[in-house]
Amino acid sequence: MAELASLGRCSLVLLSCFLALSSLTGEAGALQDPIQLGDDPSGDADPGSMDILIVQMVNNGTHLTFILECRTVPAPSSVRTYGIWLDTEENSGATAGPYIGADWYVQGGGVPGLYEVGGDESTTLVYRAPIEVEVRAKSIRLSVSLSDIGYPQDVKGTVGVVATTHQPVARLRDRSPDLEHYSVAHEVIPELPWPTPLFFIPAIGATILTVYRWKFKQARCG
Ligand SMILES: [Ca+2]
Ligand SMILES: [Ca+2]
Repeated sequence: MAELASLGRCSLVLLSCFLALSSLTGEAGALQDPIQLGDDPSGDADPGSMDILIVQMVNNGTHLTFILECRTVPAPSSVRTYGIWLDTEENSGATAGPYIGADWYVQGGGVPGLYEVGGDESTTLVYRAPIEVEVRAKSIRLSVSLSDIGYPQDVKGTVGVVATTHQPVARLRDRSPDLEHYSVAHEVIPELPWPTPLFFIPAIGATILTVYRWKFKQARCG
């Protein structure tokens, strides 16, 4: 009877661990899906490779990837750039340019990289870190490390995002959105870094095994 009770309790522990694990892996999986930040009119910029239609964001727990879908295949070059402006701090950043208040500029094309934005009378860009740039079909993907933008300690509750294209570098072709900015809640950038579940899963497995062994030993002694 005591053995049956122990097995029952053990099953309960196993079920709880399974449910906890399911919710954990479900959450981690969802982070891989792009979030659509917004869209932008088709035909408000030329050539088509500079015309932004949709802006999306993916977070894998270590990097933020911004996806700019264009009217035709993007072609980053020394004179053609694709950028994301991020407003992560209050009362700082750009004083002019496409997004006043932006603290970071992520640029594909030109000299690709993460730039810190600042300045008093004119906006200045200072290169801070490399980024990854990839063209897939009619989209260009710009990936920046979370730690390079100071997440989470230096990032405010809601992050503002603006996407732009430039050709030549000083001439703005498209801005998405046309006015204002997209807003991303701080929670979208996870508190739980992606590699953490990889440590969690063996830890939960070890706990299940330990509980089972302990119950089994107790049942034999009883
Ligand atoms: Ca557009
Ligand atoms: Ca636009």
